[in-house]
Amino acid sequence: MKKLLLPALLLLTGLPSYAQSLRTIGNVRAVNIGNGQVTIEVNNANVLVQVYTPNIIRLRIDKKELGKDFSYAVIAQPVQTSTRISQNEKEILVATDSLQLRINKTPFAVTFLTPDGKVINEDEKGLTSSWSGDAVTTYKKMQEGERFIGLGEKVGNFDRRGNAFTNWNSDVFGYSTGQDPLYSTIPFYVGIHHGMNYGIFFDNTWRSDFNFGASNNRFSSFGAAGGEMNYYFIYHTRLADIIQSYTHLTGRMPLPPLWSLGYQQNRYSYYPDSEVIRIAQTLREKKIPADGITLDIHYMDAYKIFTWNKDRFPNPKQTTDALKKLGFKTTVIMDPGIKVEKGYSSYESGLQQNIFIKYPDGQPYTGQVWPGWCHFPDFTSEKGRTWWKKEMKAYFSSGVEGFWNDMNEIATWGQKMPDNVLFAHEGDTIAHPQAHNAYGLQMTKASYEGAREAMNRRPFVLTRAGYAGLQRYTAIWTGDNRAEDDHMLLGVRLLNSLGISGVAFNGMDVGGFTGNASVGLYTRWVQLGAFMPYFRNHTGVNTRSAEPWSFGEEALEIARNYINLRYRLLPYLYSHFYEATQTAMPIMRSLSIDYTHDPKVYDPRFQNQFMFGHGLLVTPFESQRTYAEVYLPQGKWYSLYTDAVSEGGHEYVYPMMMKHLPVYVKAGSIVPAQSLVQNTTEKPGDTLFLHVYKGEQPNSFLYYEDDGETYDYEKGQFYKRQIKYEGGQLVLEKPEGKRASQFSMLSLVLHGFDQPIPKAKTEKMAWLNAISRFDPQAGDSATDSCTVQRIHLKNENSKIVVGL
Ligand code: NBV
Repeated sequence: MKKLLLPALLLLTGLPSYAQSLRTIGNVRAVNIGNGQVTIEVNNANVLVQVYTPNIIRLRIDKKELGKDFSYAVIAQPVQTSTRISQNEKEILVATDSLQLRINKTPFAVTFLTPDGKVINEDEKGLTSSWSGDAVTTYKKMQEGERFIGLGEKVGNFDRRGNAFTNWNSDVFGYSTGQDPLYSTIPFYVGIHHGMNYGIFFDNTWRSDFNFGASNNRFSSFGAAGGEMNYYFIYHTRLADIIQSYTHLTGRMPLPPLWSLGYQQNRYSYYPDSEVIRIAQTLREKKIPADGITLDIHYMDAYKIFTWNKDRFPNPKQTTDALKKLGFKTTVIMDPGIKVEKGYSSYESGLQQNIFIKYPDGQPYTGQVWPGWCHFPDFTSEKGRTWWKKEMKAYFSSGVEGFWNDMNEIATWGQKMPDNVLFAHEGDTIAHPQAHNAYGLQMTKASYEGAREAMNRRPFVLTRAGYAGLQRYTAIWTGDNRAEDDHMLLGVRLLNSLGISGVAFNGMDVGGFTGNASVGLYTRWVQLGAFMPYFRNHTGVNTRSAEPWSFGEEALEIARNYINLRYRLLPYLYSHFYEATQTAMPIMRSLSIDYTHDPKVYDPRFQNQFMFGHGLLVTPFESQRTYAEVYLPQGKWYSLYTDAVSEGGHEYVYPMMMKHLPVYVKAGSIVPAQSLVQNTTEKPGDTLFLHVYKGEQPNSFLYYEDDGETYDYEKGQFYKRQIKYEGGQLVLEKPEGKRASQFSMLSLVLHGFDQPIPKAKTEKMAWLNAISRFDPQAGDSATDSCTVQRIHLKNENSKIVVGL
């Protein structure tokens, strides 16, 4: 009886017609094997399988003929690689030396396997891929114990199992710690199970959805409101290599200017010019190292982009010059909205050159933002980007070196840009739902390229919105967070996740954007900020002052100590940025990168811990905590402050002190440091301090230097040196590059070596017994827990071997 009733009921409620619009992919009908690729005709779809590299296989699936192959994210082409493709009645087989793909014919369902036949990832055979209207979804069988990480700027636990997420770039002022979506879209995630890990990059700019077992335990899935099911499957045994392959596809960051790694002072907004100078001078007077100051929307005339408010900044070039003299670079905010106002030159030229996004009838779209009603440049056209680059000259001639792209989701009051707004999309017009998530990315492309061409020096570009591949042009920050403890910790996870997702240069508003931080929270946040790739203090328009001196003497001293520490660690940090340009290894790296299969690193108690580069483990905690619960993974760990050694593989509980954020150094680490400077234009002392932490495992560090501001490194003007610590020896390989090191002396600071150092194998060496340890409060004074050896580096171009 029930059996009959249900369909009748469904008929009445109209559900069957919805069900009818569901279309599963069906069975394979025809197969055409080509060179490194296969085209497949399926009942309800067309499929192209392409081998990109031995470790990357791409699938394109559409219910219609496959269209033009276009991507804003992917810049790689398939490489020729040894591939074996065959088929039998049941299956199609695609095998490279590193990965196998088996495609079941009835129904069409894919399985990715290791070369020795272990299932890495497979379609859920009952559900496979299907369409509901134009929305397409692929369902993957949920593997036992499977975890999911990545997907860029996503809230919640670091392990995303049990949750679902949407990608739709959104302006989310003061977002909650559970809110989704936020500002940017990176549809790339990593699945982990049975000691294996894989990556999936779903390259689709439409509103997309990822389900990692929310409300079900049968599948994980990804899909989008339109467009192709177009994904890249990546397999490596190491997670770091998956990130490398993902960024082989989507590109890596260029070297940033060195000044952008220094401390940046922001607020919404510093004005007039005298106030900006006062802030810069106070940082100098109070001996707080800093390199950047940022002008938020009040520098403009009535919020009109590319203009200056004549009363507040009568002579912007004079202001940026004065700041430069104090060792500061100026960054300005730039929103995409161009005010509709007769006589405003950017509006007039934009109209005249027809570069605004428009309705189908040709009228420019008008939406409201800070300046009032605005038109918006079409960054998806070469013409629009070229126009933007030319307009930016107002900044170049004013001595600005940093370009902060805000409100580029696109944000408009009402948050509801109509679907029928059209975008040129490189000559192939598309509507808003397809263009939305790519808009911010293309704005940063225009900003980066415009600045790079005009300045002939490295610009700093920052964005709020973006799409996969944004690392090629810009750093990102996580928008309008709140001055709350759980926001600080969420921010850490957002940054760690962005790192997994190819974006190494990232940061958050230290101190919180909305609300007022307590003294304790502010202090903890600055301590953490010292270990963030982009280190800026920022706060909203109606909040109390948040400069380091605004929270009392103790907070000031602690903030200064940690900012000092960051400046001492610049050689370490800059070398890691160089590494990010080569391999995309993030600066701030979740423990899941090095300890992927250790369940403890996903434990909510420990999930916020992260590595700052190869060697330093940072443990963030809420400000009121009186004790720290720390998990140290396998190996030996030194306290950064006392050199005390702890065995890894254990949990520890320590009392917390306000003045110290617990940081540990992995045994075997090599950490180059310099003397303290107040900004990056100040030359450090002649000595590079090379801290070496005794360990059993061989280790190496790629040390890198260049001028920190030009592109001359592309012509070989750099100094690069592989430093190896192995078998009781420290080996500094012959340096590479045309540049001499800025340091003429090397001090080896040996941690954990209780024996006196044996005579070294190089003659150019002298003994010293005084050196700084890393205690931010110890200054450059002597300590007794480490020993020091000094080596002249001047004209030292050969290999140096030191017995330890
Ligand atoms: O330009 C003002 C702010 C800026 O300070 C903030 O960092 C951005 O995320 N901006 C948003 C505009 C809206 C603020 C309510």
